[in-house]
Amino acid sequence: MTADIDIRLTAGAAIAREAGLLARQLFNDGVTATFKAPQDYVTEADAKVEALIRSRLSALFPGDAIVGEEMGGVAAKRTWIVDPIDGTANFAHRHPNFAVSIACVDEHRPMIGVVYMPMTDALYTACCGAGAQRNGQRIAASACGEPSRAYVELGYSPRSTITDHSHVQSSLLRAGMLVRWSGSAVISLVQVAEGSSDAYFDLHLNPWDVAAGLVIVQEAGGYTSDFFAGDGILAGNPLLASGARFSPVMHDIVAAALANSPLLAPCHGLRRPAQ
Ligand code: LIP
Repeated sequence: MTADIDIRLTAGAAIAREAGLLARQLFNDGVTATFKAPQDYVTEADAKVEALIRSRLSALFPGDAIVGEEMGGVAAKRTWIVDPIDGTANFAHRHPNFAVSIACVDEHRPMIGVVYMPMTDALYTACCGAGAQRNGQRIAASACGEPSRAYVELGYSPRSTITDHSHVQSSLLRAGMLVRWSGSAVISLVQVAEGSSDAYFDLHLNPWDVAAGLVIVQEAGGYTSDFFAGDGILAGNPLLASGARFSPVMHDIVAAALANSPLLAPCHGLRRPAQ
C-alpha cells in the first residue's frame, strides 16, 4: 500500500464513521422522506450527511474530484464516490439497515472502499492488494458452491424491468437458493465479502451504490462482474457479486434467465468468470 493510499484509507474510514454517527442521530431524531421518483426515497439526512462528507474530503484532498448521490459531481482521474445513506428506503421506514459508503477511484478503478453501518457500529474497509476487514478483523467471501445451500440477495429498483427481475428470481428459486433482499446494495456487498451471504445480483445499480463494496468484495477474495464496463461510471450497470467458487454457477443461472434481455450486451460487464 502506498503512503498516498494509506492516508486516504485512514481519512475515508474516519469520515465514514463521523458521517454515520450524524446519520444515526438524524435517524433517532425522526425522519421525513420525499420522493425523487416512484419508490426512490430521499430524506433531509441524505443531503446533510453528504455535505459533511464533502466538506471533510475537500478540506483534506482539494485536488480530488467528488461524485455523490445527492449533489452529483464530475469524475476526474482520482475521484471519491459517495453514498451518504445507502438503504434510504430502509432509513425512511425506520429500518436500521443502512450504511455510509465512500470509495476512492483511480482512472475508473476503485482503490479504496469504506462502508460504515452506524446502527451496528460495523466498519468495513479495504484497499487494493491489502485485504478486507470488518472492525479491523480480516474477512473472507464464502466458499459455497452448491445452489441448494446458497443464501443469495436479489435487489430490485424501478430502473429495471419486472419481467427481467421475475425471470432471475424464479431461476434462482428453481435452482434451490434462499433468495432475500436487505434493501441496501452496499450492505448486500459487504455481506458477500464477509461470507454471511453467498451472492448478490441487481439488474441496475448506480456507481455510488456499489463502488466501495466492489473493493471490499474483491479484497475478501470474492468475485464481482465488471461494473465499470461501458459507461458504468456514469450510468451504472447490472452487478453480480459472489464467493469466487459460486461465481460461474450464479453467472450461468442469471445469464440463462436474461437470455432475451439487452442487459447481457458486453458493455454491461456480465461476462462469465474465467474459472
Ligand atoms: C438504493 C440501493 C438499493 C438499490 C436501489 C438504490 P439508495 O440506493 O442501495 O439496494 O436496489 O437501486 O439505488 O437510494 O438507498 O442510496
